Amino acid sequence: MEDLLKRIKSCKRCVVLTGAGVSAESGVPTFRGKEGLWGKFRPEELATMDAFMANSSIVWEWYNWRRELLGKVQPNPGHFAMSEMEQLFDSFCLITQNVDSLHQAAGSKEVLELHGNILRNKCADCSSPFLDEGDIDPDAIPKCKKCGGKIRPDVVWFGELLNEQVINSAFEESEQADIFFSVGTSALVHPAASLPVAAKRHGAILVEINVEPTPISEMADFCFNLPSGQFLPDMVANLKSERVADQ
Ligand code: BJW
Ligand code: ZN
Repeated sequence: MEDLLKRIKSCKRCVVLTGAGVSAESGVPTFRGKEGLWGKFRPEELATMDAFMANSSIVWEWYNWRRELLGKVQPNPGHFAMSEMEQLFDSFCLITQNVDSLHQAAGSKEVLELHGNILRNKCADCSSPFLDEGDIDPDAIPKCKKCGGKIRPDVVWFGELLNEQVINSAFEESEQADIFFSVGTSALVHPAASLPVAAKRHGAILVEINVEPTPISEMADFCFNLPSGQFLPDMVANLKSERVADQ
C-alpha cells in the first residue's frame, strides 16, 4: 500500500474499471466461479439473443430473479470508496461492466455502463426503450409499441455490440489515464478486458484489486488480492489523510 500511495501522489487522471466482484460483498452473485451465476446456468443458455429467441420465458425468469435480488441489496464500502475517489483526482472516470446500479446508489455521479442496465427494458427488434413500469410476466412478455417486437432487458449479451459512444469514451479515458484500477473483474470478457491493457500501453500505472489472480495480473504494477470492500476504503482513508497532512 505504501508504494502505491507514493505513486498515486503524482497522478492527475484516474480511471476505474469494475466488474461483478465489487458487488459480491453486497450479496450479488458474480458470473464465474463455483458460487457464480454461471455455476448454475450456462451463459449461452441465458445471455445471448439466440437463447432469448429460443426460450424467452426462461431468460425472463432469470432476469426477474436477479431484479428481485437487487431490490434487497445495498452498496458496500467498496462502492462508497469509489464514489469518494471522484474528489481525489483532477479527472476521474468510473467504468463498470455491472448492470446493477449500485455505483449510482453509492453516489457515483457519472458512470459509463458498458453492459447496459438490468433495470431498463428495450425492444429486441428495434431497440426502442420500453418505459412501462411493473414486472414482466415471463408467460406474457409485452410487445414493443412501435414494431411489435418482444421486450427484453436492456443489457449487452454475448455477440452484441456495446453502445458505441460509451465504449469509445471508455477507451479515450483509459488511454489518457495516469492510473487505472481494475477492480473485481475476471478480465475475460472483451472489449472491457482490453481497457486495462490499453491504459497500460499508453503509460498508466495499472493496479488490480481482486480476490484471485486474473489474466492481467502479470502486467499489473500493483496487485492486491483482497476484497474490494476491504482494500478500497483503506486506500481512500490513507489518501484523504495524506491530503490533510499536505495542506
Ligand atoms: C472479487 C470479490 C471481491 C469476487 N473483491 N474481487 C476478443 C477476444 C475473445 C473474444 C472476444 C473478443 N472480443 C469480443 C469477443 C466475444 C465476447 C467475449 O469477450 N468472449 C470471451 C468470454 C471470450 N464479447 C462479446 O461478445 C461482447 N461483444 C462484442 O465484443 O461485440 C463485438 C463482436 C460481436 C460479434 C462477434 C465478436 C465481436 C459483449 C460482451 C457482453 C457481456 N455480457 C455479460 C452479461 C451482461 C448482462 C447480464 O448481466 O445478464 O456481462 S457476460 C458477463 O461477463 C457480464 C459481465 O459484465 C461480464 C464480465 O464479468 P465480470 O464482471 O468480470 O465477472 P466475473 O464473474 O467473471 O468475475 C468476478 C471477479 O470478481 C472474479 O475475478 C473474482 O475473483 C472477483 N471477486 N469477489 C474483489 N469481494
Ligand atoms: Zn420495436
